[in-house]
Amino acid sequence: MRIKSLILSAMTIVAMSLYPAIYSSAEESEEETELVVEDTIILYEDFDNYDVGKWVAFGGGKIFLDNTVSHSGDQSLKITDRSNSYEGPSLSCDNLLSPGEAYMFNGWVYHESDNVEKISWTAKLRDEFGASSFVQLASADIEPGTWTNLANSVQIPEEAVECMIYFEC
Ligand SMILES: [Ca+2]
Repeated sequence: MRIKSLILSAMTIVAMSLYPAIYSSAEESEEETELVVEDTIILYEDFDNYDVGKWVAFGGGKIFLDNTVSHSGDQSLKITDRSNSYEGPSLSCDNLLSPGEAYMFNGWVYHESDNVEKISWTAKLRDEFGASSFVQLASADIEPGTWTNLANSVQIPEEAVECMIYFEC
């Protein structure tokens, strides 16, 4: 069976680190420590630099830049010739994501199926013993031909030593 194409226009991964901030109160000479969230963009891809980068087709299909539809800029990453729902754009995040840390995942997706399809953004993890596990990062039921934002914050499990993210539909 041939499955219709899946398109990604842009995506961001933001690290949400907690760090202690020390405040001095003016009235009393006391210092207070409070945990503050610091957001750092660790990956931004919009494909508008005309570069597929390190994105590959997971499992099967053809991956390439496409300028027929885009949510931002004029380029998107498109995967066609898919035979299985999990065959989507994928990226290794081994040196990007740290086990135990929380990240905000945000991406704009689109599909060319004839029906409403669930698009899921998934992380495939591997532990030190080689066992694979999957964590759903975000998902939505999406009308054909409609740009949809997938966004969620997820903590990467402590035991993960390898991580790959991919989109499926
Ligand atoms: Ca784009």
